[in-house]
Amino acid sequence: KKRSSTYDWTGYHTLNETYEWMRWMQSRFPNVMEMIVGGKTYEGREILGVKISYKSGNKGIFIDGGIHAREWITPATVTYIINELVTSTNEEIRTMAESYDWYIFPHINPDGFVYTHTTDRLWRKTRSPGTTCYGADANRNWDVKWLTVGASSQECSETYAGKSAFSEIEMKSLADYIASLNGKLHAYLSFHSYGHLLMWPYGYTEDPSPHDADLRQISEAAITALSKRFGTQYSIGSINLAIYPSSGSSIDWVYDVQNIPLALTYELRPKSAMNGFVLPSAQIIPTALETMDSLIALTKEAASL
Ligand code: ING
Ligand code: ZN
Repeated sequence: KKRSSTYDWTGYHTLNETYEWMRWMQSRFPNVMEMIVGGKTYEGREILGVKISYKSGNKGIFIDGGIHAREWITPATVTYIINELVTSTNEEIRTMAESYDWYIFPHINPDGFVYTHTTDRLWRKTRSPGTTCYGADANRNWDVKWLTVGASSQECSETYAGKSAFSEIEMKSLADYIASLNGKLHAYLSFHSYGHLLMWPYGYTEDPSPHDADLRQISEAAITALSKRFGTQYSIGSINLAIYPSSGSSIDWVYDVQNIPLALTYELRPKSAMNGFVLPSAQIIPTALETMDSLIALTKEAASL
C-alpha cells in the first residue's frame, strides 16, 4: 500500500488511499486546510472533502468529482486541483487559490467507487438496494424537475432517477451541505467524463438559462485556455443541447434552487473511445494540467459575474 507521502498522479487510487492523502495534506497545511464532511453514504462511508482558505471574506468555489463511480479521471483531476491550490508556486495559481475559499470533494459517490474497484469497473450509480437492482443515478436524483426528461423510472436503468427526489442519502446529505453554505458560493463545478465538453444549465429544457450569454463567454475563455497546452479541443453549450436532455442533475439544482449562476460541468478526457471511462493513467497529469489552465481562465473571466 502506498504511503500518503508517495501519493501521485501517475496512477489511479482507491478511496482509502485518497482519503488518507487528504488527511495527510491537511496535517501538512493545517492553517489553510480543514477536513469537511459533505455527507454520508448508504453503506456508511463519509463524503470527505477539504476546505482551503487563505483569508476571510472570500467567496467560495465548490468542486465535486466521482458522482459517477466509473469516471475515474474525475477524482484524479480533483485531487490534483487540491494539490496545486496548496503547493503550487505558479503566480497565477497562487492568486487564484488565495482569492477564493475552496470546498472540494473528490468522491461524492464513494460506495459506487469502491464497487468499481472490487466488482464492476463500469458501475455508474450509487449502491442502495432496490427490489431487483442496485443503485440510482446520482445525477438524476436531485430535486429539480425530477424524472421529467432524460431519466428513467426503471430500477435497473443506468439513468434510474431513484424512488423519489433525494432518495439517495449521498445526494440528500450533500445538497443539505451545499445549502448550508448559503450565499457563500461564487461557483459550482462538477466533473464527469467523458467527451471534451464544458456545459452549463439547463439539462431539463432546451430553453436558455437566464445566464446563457455570460456562461457561454466564460466557457469560451475556459476552453480556449484549455486548448493552449496540448491542443485539446473542447465543445461548449447548455447540457440539454451539447450532450442530451437530462433532469434532476446537481448542476441544475445548484443553479435553480441555490441561485448560483456560475454552475458548470466538465466532461473530461477522452473525446471518444470504445471504453472512454478507462482512461490510461498516463493521461491523468495531462488532463489535470489542461483543466487547471481552464480553471484559471474561468475564474478570471467570471470575476464580475
Ligand atoms: N454525463 C452526464 C450525465 O449525468 C450531464 C451529463 C452533466 C447531465 C450534467 C446533466 C448535468 O449523464 C456523464 N457522462 O455522466
Ligand atoms: Zn458522469
